[in-house]
Amino acid sequence: MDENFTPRQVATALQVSESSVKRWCDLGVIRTDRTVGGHRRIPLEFLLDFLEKTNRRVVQPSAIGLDQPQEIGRISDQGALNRESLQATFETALIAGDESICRRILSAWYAMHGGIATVSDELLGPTFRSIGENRENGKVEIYEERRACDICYRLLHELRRLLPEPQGFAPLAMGGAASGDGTQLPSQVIEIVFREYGWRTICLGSNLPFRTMLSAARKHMPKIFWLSSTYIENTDVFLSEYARFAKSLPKGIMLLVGGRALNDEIRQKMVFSSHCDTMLQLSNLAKTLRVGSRPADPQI
Ligand code: B12
Repeated sequence: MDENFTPRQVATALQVSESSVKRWCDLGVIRTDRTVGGHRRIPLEFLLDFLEKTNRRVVQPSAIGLDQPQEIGRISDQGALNRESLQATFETALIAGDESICRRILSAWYAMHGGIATVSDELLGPTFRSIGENRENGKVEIYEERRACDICYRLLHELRRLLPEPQGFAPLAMGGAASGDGTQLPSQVIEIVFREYGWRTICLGSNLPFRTMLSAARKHMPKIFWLSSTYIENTDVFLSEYARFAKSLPKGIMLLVGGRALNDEIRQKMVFSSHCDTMLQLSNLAKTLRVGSRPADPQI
C-alpha cells in the first residue's frame, strides 16, 4: 500500500468530488505534501487526522489500497512471500521499530484474509509470543518489546478509524482486562472484531478492578461483556473477585471470556456465557449474534 495518496484516490475513497478534496488541501483542512513537480500528495497519517477531525469514514477502502491482496507480494523485494516469511519480516520490523513496514504487512494481511481476527490469530499472536520468548532469553530488549506494543496500538487504532461508524441501534459490546493484567492488545483487537460486524463497542482498557467493570456494565448495559485475561497475578484472588463480578452482572448481559491465562483448570472454576480461544471464534460469535439483533444490518 502506497502511503501517499493523490486527491483523486482520496476522493474515491471518501466518495466525494476530487475538487472538494483539492479545496480542502488548499484550505489546510487536509494537511498535504507536494511532489517535486508541485502535485498534491496526502500521506495516510494526514488522511487519518482529517477523518478524525471531520468525523468522516472511508467508504471505498480499495481506492487507497486497503483491500488489494496482491499487495502482499509487493511488500518484499523477494516477490511472492508465504505467511511464515511475512510474519518473520513483520517481527523483524516490529523489533526494529519500523512502523511503515509493519503498517504495510498488517494492512496487506488484513486485506488478504478479510478481517482483524486472522491478523490477530496468525500474525500478532505468534509474533508477540516469539518477541516474548526472545525478550526472556535476552535477544530482544525490554524497550524493543514495549515499542513493538506501541506500534501495534497505533496500527490497530488506524485500522479502527477506517471502519464505518456503528449505527445508533447496534448492539453494544464492552470489556477489558482485570487488575494485575496490563495487556492491552487483545482488547483492542476484540473491539475491532465487533466493529467489523457493526457492533458499538466500549473498550474499558486494562488493569481494571472488577468493581469498576461492574459499574460500567450496569451503566451501559451491553449485550456482551468481554473479559480478556492474559496474565493472572493471584489465581485465588482472581477467581473469588471474578465470581462476585459474574454473579452481580445484570441479567441479559452475556459474559464472554478468553485469553491465554484462562487454562482448563481456571476455566472450570469460572461461570460464564461463552469462552473463545481465538479471535476467529469470537468473530463468528459476533457475526451470529449481530444477525440475531434487530434491526438487521443489511451488510451482513
Ligand atoms: C506484551 C507483553 C507484556 C506487556 C503488555 C503491554 C501492553 N500494554 O499490552 C507488558 C510489558 C505490560 C507485560 C507485562 C508483564 N508480563 Co507480559 N507479555 C507480553 C507478551 C510478550 C505479549 C502479549 C500480547 O499482547 N500478545 C498479543 C495477543 C494478541 O496475543 P495472545 O495474548 O497470544 O492472544 C491470543 C489468544 O490468546 C486470543 N485471546 C487473547 N485474549 C483474548 C480474549 C478474548 C475474549 C478472546 C476471545 C481471545 C483472546 O487471541 C489472541 C490471538 O488472536 C506475552 C508473551 C506471550 N507469549 O503471549 C508476555 C506474557 C503474557 N507476560 C508475562 C509476564 C510474566 C509478565 C509480567 C508478570 C512480567 C513481570 N515480571 O513484570 C508483567 C506483568 C503483567 C501485567 N501487569 O500485565 C508472561 C505470562 C506468563 C503467565 N504465567 O501467565 C508471558 C506469557 C511471557 C512469558 N512467556 O512468560 N507483558
